[in-house]
Amino acid sequence: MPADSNIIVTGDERENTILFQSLPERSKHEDFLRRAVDLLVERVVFGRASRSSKVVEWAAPEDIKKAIDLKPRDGPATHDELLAFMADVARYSVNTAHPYFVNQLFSSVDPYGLIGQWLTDALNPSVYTFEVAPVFTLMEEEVLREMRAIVGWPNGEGDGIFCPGGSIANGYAISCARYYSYPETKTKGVYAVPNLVIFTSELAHYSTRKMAAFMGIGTDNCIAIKSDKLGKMDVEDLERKINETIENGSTPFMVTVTSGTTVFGAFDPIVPVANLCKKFSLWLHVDAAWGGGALMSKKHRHLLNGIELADSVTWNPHKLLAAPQQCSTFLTKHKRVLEEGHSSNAKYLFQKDKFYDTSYDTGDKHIQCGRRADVLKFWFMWKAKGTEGFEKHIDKLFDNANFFLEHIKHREGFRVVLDKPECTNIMFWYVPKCLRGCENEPTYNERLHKVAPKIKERMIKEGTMMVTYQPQGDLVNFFRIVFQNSALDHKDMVYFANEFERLGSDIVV
Ligand code: ABU
Repeated sequence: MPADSNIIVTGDERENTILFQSLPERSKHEDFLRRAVDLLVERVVFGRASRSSKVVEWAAPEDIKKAIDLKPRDGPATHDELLAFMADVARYSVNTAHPYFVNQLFSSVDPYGLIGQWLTDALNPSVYTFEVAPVFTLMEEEVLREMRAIVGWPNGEGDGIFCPGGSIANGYAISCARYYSYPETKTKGVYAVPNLVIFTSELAHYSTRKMAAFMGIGTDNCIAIKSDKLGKMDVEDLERKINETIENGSTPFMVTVTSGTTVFGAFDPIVPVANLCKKFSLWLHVDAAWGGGALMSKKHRHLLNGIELADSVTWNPHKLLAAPQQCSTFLTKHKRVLEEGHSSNAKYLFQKDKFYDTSYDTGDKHIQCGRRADVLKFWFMWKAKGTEGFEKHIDKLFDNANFFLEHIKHREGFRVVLDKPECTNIMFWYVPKCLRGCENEPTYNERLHKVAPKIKERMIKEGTMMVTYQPQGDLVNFFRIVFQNSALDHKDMVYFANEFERLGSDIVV
């Protein structure tokens, strides 16, 4: 085998083959790649994104096990078999590109984002050194600087990283905040510092608690602040709990506020919390994983007023901005903290005596070693649309969400959870005929709680849309519909409401 060969282990020749080793080999692989890409474009991208296709082809685990030969085999599969596997995987996977997949805080397929993702995979980089990822290293710097400038830090100063998901970004915030106040934790661990405490709202994403456990701070030291009836952090309760924590001998070190809570889409008040953080010398982190995209819109960025006062921000372009999964960023206004807090100086990878400026070897500020270039798909979308395109996208999402809200407010059978939700997730109960007029009966809530799972079952089995539900606090199961796909329009909003009526009006609980 020549030393410079690329190896792809496929199997229609019943032996290991070498990509591009010779013309006949190239022609086999090229034929396979072209057929596979055709299948992706026709059947996965366009075939499944049309409104007339199903959002999901429901199959129970046992059915999927029967339908797809999931067990790895000893021998190679033919190209035809591989193409059939592709079709089966697509068929039984949820069609998140479908306009009626409104179940989660991501959806749709952006053609430019998709190509950016495919280009990333074709190039197969790992972004740790300039040497192996020259373009992506520089691209990350530019994109992250622009995002910091949009946050409002002067000239986009500071630092940032692309990381695998908002939970990890929120973990980076804890790590940076702790290192910033207690740099000795890097070498001596939690044993060298006081009992540190984080504050976040009771409606914040669970990742702060999870990361507090992961990082040895402990979930008991992650204190939940009450939220008001709009779902926003109660700042008086925050101040009270900071004082109590100090009186009890523990040491507050950070507050995480949320811009766009996961279920209610609420935006915590940043400015008053920033004032408290200043008073008590606490790191302020804004988890804008969901709501960060609103910063792109002149009309809606007021929701995040004061974000420039934060020490750090989580912002996931794969959410409101509709970049493909995953595209998550952690941004901080402190230039050195990521590097100093996480670097390990592995000499086998980050040699300081290389022939180029090794400050471009940025991988050591991450806790990962190997790392995908998640920047490319987002950069490519940004090039394709411009900031103006993102602004239009955001404005359309808010317009659709508002239209849907007003539509269901005036429609029989719907009860909204929040009168004025702030983001593009709308929460509501669908009340079937059997429960209408029974609001004062003692079993009403218990019965209403059973409605959403029944509607969801019908919805999934028919595959006509996908909308999630959950209980929250004292509230029994309600639906949360999430608008994040700007290819939807007002007709689609009416479709959703009609579909709830069709699926739910005759349900008996
Ligand atoms: N941070 C992931 C949110 C999951 C969801 O509710 O869509």
